[in-house]
Amino acid sequence: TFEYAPAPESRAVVDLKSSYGLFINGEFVETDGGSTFKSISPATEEVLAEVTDASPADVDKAVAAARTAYSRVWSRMSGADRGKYLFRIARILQERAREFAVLESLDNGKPIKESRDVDIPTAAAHFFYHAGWADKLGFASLGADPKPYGVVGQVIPWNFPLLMLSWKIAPALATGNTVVLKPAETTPLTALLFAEVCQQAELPPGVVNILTGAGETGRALVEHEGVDKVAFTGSTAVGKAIARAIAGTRKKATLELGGKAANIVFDDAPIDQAVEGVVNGIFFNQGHVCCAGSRLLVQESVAEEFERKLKRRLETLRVGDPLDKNTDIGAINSREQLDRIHNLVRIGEEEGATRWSPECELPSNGFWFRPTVFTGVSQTNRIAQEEIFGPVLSVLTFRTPQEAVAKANNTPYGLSAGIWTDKGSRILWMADQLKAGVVWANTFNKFDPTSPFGGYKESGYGREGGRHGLAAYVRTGADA
Ligand code: TXE
Repeated sequence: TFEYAPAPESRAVVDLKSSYGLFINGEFVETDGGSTFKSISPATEEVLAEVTDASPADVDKAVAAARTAYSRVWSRMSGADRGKYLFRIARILQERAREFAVLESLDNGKPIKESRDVDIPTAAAHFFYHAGWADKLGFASLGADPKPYGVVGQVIPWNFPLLMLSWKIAPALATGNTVVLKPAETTPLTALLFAEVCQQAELPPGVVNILTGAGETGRALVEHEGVDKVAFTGSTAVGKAIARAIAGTRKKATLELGGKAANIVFDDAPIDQAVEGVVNGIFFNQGHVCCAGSRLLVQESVAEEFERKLKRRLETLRVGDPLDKNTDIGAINSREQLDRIHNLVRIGEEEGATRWSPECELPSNGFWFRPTVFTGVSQTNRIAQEEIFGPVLSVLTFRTPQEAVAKANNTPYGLSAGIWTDKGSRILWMADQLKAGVVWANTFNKFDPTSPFGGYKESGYGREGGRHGLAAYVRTGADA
């Protein structure tokens, strides 16, 4: 182990307050009867800020503010004017990108090169994309007479805090809804900085409200009678609880839940490129990715060569300080998540799979896990069925495309999949057979606001992004 301190010069771009209130009706306010919790850096365990744990009374206030803003301002505004606010927000995110990237890496533990090159630019891109739609909804083929729902309650996870916020808020606002959003309890800080962006953009008060808090606040929000639509990204267990809680109410929901994606490598694939794709597929963002390629299915004839090259590549990954731009793998987001990873890895060993990790030093404080590969995994092993949500890859083999499809589809999930092959016809056939909302060919983890993202089976329902994502935020003649 070794001691390390985050690079002080990059940290200086963030102006952290010691404590944060809630963002309700365009202002930061104190809680009405709630308490506080600490947001810590998962890389050092230092306290970054004291954050409010919102009470049910705070949820009432935020929903009321969103309702008033909806009926008095936002639903009466032209699409072109709504679009102007979204463009403004997008530009401010670009202007303040460095600050957002550093804060995201501090609070989440992800490598700065990922927050700098992926999270923050893609978040801005979502606002640009949806800004462009706001005055063109008539051309989006959304169905008969599309209307916003009204007040949307949104709950997001900790793996891509600002990006998930943008996936939720941008389409909701573009279509004329107002929002109450709850970020995850381990990563509230970029959502609070986003609240400042709303002020800077002079977004009308109440159009966006941010409530920090834990699961109970999320539950109070999604179950609140003043909420017309719910959007959730998180665990399958909580997604099911939300679906049960709102069953029989007027609320519509989109649920983006877990995954256990297969990254399928055929013997005709460009092997070195596939190794890069498989490494990116599972080790990007410490594997805290719902669509992570957590199962490698490699064709038997190239399995040995592939495993050898994969391990050699993993030996070059740098684990450590999230604020160092050379870091490939940062910190695990929380102690709870680290415990979950340890637990499933132990189960993998008990079930007889072979565990391997490259030699690498880990910092002495904070939450860390070495990149890990399990070979000799069988389909029924829990590490081949359950989401680990960490830097752990399970390797299985196959002989024929039919066997690859059967194995890839053999989990409760269906969020994404990857195919590596030189044959275009095989890509088309596989994409049709795979029960996955997103199928990548000769690439992985590519996100784009124009493409719908979402799952089959227990990965949830509804799509985010593209025209389909807009449709999730309007009621039409058919379901009004
Ligand atoms: O998720 P939770 P956790 C998976 C991943 C991970 C596991 C647990 O496998 O190991 O879930 O992570 C809020 N009503 N994913 O415990 O609890 C909570 O406060 C309303 C996959 O962090 O689902 C947070 O804001 N909201 C996933 C959000 O839900 C509730 C991303 C997610 O937390 C609530 C994250 C309730 N009853 C974890 N209980 C993905 N699909 O990307 C909690 N929350």
